[in-house]
Amino acid sequence: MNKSAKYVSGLLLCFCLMLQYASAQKQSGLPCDKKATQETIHLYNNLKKVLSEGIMIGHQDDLAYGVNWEYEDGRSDVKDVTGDYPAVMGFELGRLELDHAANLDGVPFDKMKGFIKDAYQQGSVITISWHLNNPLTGKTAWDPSPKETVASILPGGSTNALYNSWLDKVAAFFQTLKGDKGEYIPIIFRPFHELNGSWFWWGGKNCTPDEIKQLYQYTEKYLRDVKGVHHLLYAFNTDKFYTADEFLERYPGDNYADIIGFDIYQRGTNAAFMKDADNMLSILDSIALAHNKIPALTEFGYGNLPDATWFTSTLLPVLKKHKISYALAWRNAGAKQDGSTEFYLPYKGHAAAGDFVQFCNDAQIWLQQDIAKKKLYVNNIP
Ligand code: BMA
Repeated sequence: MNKSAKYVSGLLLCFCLMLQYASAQKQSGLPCDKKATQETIHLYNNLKKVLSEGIMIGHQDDLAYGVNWEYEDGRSDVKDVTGDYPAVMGFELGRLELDHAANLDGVPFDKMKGFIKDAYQQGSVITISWHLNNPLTGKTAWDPSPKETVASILPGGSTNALYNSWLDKVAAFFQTLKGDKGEYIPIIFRPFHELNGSWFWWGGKNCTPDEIKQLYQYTEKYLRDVKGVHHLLYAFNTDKFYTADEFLERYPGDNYADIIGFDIYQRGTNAAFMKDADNMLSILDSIALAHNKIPALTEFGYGNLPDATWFTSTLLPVLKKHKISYALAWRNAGAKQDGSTEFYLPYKGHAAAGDFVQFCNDAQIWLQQDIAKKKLYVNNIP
C-alpha cells in the first residue's frame, strides 16, 4: 500500500469509528440519574434492548428461604424446581431504618448483602423494596393514620430530619453493595410501591397525589444529590388501576422513574385475573412507549397456588401478549408466625411444579442462565 492509499484507508477507518460512536450514542441513553455509574447505564440500556425478546422471571427473597427451609447455601425454591435461579432477585429493606440487624421478614441485612452480590455476579438483576415504618406514629408501613404523615416528611415538616436519617442508612446500605472490581452493584429501587391503594401510609387516601409525588422526588434527590448514590434505577409502581389517568395520578414525572409497573395478585377467577392483567398491561405498554420507560410487573402472585396449571394456562398467555421487562413473584415465606402459609412459586413436590417448569421452558421466559448470556452490566449496544 502506498502512502496516499494508507492515508485514505486511515481516514476511512476514522470515519467508520465516528459512525459507530454516533450510532452508539443514538441508541444508548441515560437513566433519570444523569451521573449514574457505567454499570447502571449499561443495565438501563440493555433492559431496553432486550425488552421485546423475553420476560425475566423474578422472585422475592429467593436465596434467603423457601417453603420448609431457610438459609441453606445456594438453595432456592426456583432452582429446586427448574434447575436454574431467577433472572431477577427481589430484596426488602423494611426495618433497616430502625437499625435492626434483620428486615421485617427476618432476613439479616449482612446475609442479604451476600445474596445480592451472588445474584449480581451470576448475571441476575436486583430489585429492592422498602416497607418503611410510619415515621409519624412509629408503627408499621401498614399504619395509615394520621393522614399527615407524608406532609410531615417534606421539608419543614416534623419528621423531615428523622426521615433524612433513615435515608442516610439506606444510602449507606446501597454503598456497601459492590462487585469484585469495587464497582457498585446496580439496583432497581422501588420505594412507595402500590401507591394508589390506601393500605400503606404513603398511598391512596392517606395523602394527596401532590404530596406523594413530592416525597418520591425528594427521596430520589436526597439519595442522588445529597448522598451521592448513583447506582440506582427507580421503579414507580401502582396497584390495580383501570385507566391511564389513574395510573399516572401519582406519577412523579419522567425525570424520576426509569421503570414503571404495577403489582397484581389473583384473588378471584382465572378469567378475571386474565382480563385485569391484560387491560393493565395494555395501558402500561402504551404509557411506557409514550414516556420512554421500561414496563415491568413489579410483583405478582396467586397465593398458595391452588391451580396446578396456573402458569401455563393463565399467566403465560397474558404475559406473551405484552412487552414486559420482568415479572417478580412475591416471597415463598412458607408457614408464618400468625399460622398462615404464603408462597407464590411452587416448591419441590408441589402440584404446580411441573407446570412451572413448562412455563419456564418457553423461549420468551427467562431465568438466570438466559439473562446471564445477555450480559446486562456491560456495554452491549451495537
Ligand atoms: C407482604 C407479606 C408479608 C411481608 C411483606 C413485606 O406482602 O409477604 O408477610 O412482611 O410483604 O415483605
